[in-house]
Amino acid sequence: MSRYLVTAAAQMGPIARSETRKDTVRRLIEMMREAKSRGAEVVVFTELALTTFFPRWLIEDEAELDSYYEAEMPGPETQPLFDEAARLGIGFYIGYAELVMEGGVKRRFNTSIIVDQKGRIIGKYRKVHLPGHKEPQPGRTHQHLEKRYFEPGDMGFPVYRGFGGVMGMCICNDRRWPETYRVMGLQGVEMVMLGYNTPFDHTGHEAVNSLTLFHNHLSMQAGAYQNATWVVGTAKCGTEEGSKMGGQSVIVAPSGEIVAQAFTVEDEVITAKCDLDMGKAYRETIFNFALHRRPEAYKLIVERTGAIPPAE
Ligand code: CDV
Repeated sequence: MSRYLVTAAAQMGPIARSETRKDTVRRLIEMMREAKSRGAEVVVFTELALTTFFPRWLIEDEAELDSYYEAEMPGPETQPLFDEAARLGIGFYIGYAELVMEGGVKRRFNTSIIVDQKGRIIGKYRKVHLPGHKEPQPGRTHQHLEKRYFEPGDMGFPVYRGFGGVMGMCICNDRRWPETYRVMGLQGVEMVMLGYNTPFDHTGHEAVNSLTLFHNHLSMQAGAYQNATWVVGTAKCGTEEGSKMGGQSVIVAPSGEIVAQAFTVEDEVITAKCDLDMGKAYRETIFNFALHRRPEAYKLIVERTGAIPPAE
């Protein structure tokens, strides 16, 4: 018998720096309702979905920086999202900036959670691969200071039981790394949810930047196929505070095929009826990890080759 999960990705257009949490949550709720009206049981929001993508600026005022973070989840401004999810009976994934106090010390993470259809948090993840820089780069119109504003995630890549299957999460840059999917693939993940903010000018190399949308799909399709899992990738896109970001949010099947794709760079909901059993055909044949993986050989390769010597 198949296990179907009607899944939505709620792509977001730009969030202005001046936009309040209340306004943003209202937009999220609107998309949640649309997803529900189309039969969705879970909706995937984006990375840092509650504010503008603030790592593009050097923010030296601590109170201002703190204002982009959530000290509790849900908090007073995000509670309506949880209430509406419970009222509608729909689950969700959302990314946000997390601020935690530990022993009087502030810790900051780029975080996501999965919330079930009763409005309860059932899983949490902290972004492992942080792109960009600690210090502002001269000559850039927009910075990318994730390394300054976040610590690398300290939770690994856990998977969670929910929505009748095995759910995993990652955030934006994580989607480009095969390890992200494989660590979850080894735990039997059946759906990976992720959000992203991807500016077109992120490398400074025109030839690479021009392939931004191609690399976006390439990473998620490869991750899905090679680990026999669904991947739901949701963008924040459009021109946000002068920074142009890629859209093309997708729902990718374990075959690597895109089964739904956004066509705007605005708030847009896409849906697909995802068969969580679809990965079986791959997991039991070409990607039967127990039968075909050779961890001992991978170890040997690393031991024999060691570090690559620098070029003369
Ligand atoms: N938010 C991100 O992690 N963005 C990166 C960009 C900067 C390369 C990404 O991988 O899409």
